[in-house]
Amino acid sequence: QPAEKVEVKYGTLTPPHRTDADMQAFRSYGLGQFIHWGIYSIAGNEWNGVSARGGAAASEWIRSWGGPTAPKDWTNTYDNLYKQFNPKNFDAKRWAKQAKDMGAKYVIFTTKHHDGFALWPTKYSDYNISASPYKKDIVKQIVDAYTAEGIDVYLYFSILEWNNPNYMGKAPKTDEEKAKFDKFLQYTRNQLLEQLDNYPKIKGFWFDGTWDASWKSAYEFTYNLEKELREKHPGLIIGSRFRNDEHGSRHFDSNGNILGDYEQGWERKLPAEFEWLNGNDWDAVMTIPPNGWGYMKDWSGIYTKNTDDLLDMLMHAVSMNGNFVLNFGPDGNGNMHPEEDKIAKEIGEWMKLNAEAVYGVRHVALTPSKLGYFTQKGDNLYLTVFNRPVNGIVRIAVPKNATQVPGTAALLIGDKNLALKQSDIGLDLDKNTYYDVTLPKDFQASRAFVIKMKLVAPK
Ligand code: FHN
Repeated sequence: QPAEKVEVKYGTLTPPHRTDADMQAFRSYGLGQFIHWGIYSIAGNEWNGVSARGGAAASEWIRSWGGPTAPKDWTNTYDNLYKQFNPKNFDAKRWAKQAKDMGAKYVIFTTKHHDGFALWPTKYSDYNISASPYKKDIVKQIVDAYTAEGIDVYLYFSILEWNNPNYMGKAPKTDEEKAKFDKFLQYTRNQLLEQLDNYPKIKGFWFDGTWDASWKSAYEFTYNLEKELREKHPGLIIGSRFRNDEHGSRHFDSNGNILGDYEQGWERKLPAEFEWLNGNDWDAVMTIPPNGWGYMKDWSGIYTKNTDDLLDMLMHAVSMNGNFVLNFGPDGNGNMHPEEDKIAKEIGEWMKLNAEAVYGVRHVALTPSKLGYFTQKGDNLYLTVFNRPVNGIVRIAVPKNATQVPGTAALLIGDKNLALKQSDIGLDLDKNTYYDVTLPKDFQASRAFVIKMKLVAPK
């Protein structure tokens, strides 16, 4: 927040806390699925059989990052991959079912990544799915299948396009550059309006590739475009990556107001402290491999997150009022990566037992527990325990002035009552009251488990 208020004409268009039903739904999702799928999925992060991996390479960036066998001229190589795109095993219903079983409440799907290849039959570029052997509209199949499963759909849309001659990374200066970039802006507007026409069931856009000076220089255009999109599709949800103000401030305008409905800066990282979020809505998007969003054939020699890591991140996010969005990179034939498939199943099994502590919950203003994460819904307080105490006693510190305190405790799995008692042992009893929940000696849990407490007025 700057010390003095800055004059901002192209700032935020929406209130920071929309209270309409669409935004309330966003706030209660908890878990989402991201899918990166496109012609890069054919390459699988390899070119001529050689991995382009490197430390943190992202497979959907192979056209740009290449690797040891990268051709110099991608226009005759990568840009022809669409001629092979014929994902015979693609079944949107199967993917949607998998997401449903995992417990995802929304999906973000890459309709067009930085390579510019559109997975829907856009009228505004020939570089799209209808030119591939597959031909059929993939975006429509995704929107229909996920919506039918009750999963809200958000369309990922990259502004940046590597192979578009009218796109430029730098701010256009000459008249010729300006004319070209204007064409690009109109093209982007057309495609977005087209998506809203074609897929009226979508809930939002998830923008990406908006960091270049060219897009940043178009703040008046992007301000008006956001307005137009919102007018055309009431309730539309757009994150903070779409645009910047006239001073170049992205995500937040120059006065610190969020640009969009939720903060979209949490990519492969989570906030350490709730206060950092300033009360904004947010999502965190996460890969299973280090930085691979698109399909990677070879996972050897890299740390890939396991189900317990991901559940920890999920609970971390929801305990701070965020949504956790787990990314999947299916292969060029439309098959989910078997390891990702397995993780989805394992998360789903856990969610079936513990979802109550995940969906529609809010942050709890208690001192964070070193044992896990607090969440709350109405009078129910949940502690998801990842770090089980050796002595079997789960201790909860409640500030002296609290208006609600734990009255009863139970294990969410099996609804088994647990002994709960107020303790008179503690280093700062003038500040906190301690409540001790005792776990049964014979209690076994192969993953994190949830203690559910009823909150009551203090005695
Ligand atoms: O460059 C992209 C990357 O490939 C991926 O799509 C992620 C997803 O959040 N976004 C970009 C980097 O911020």
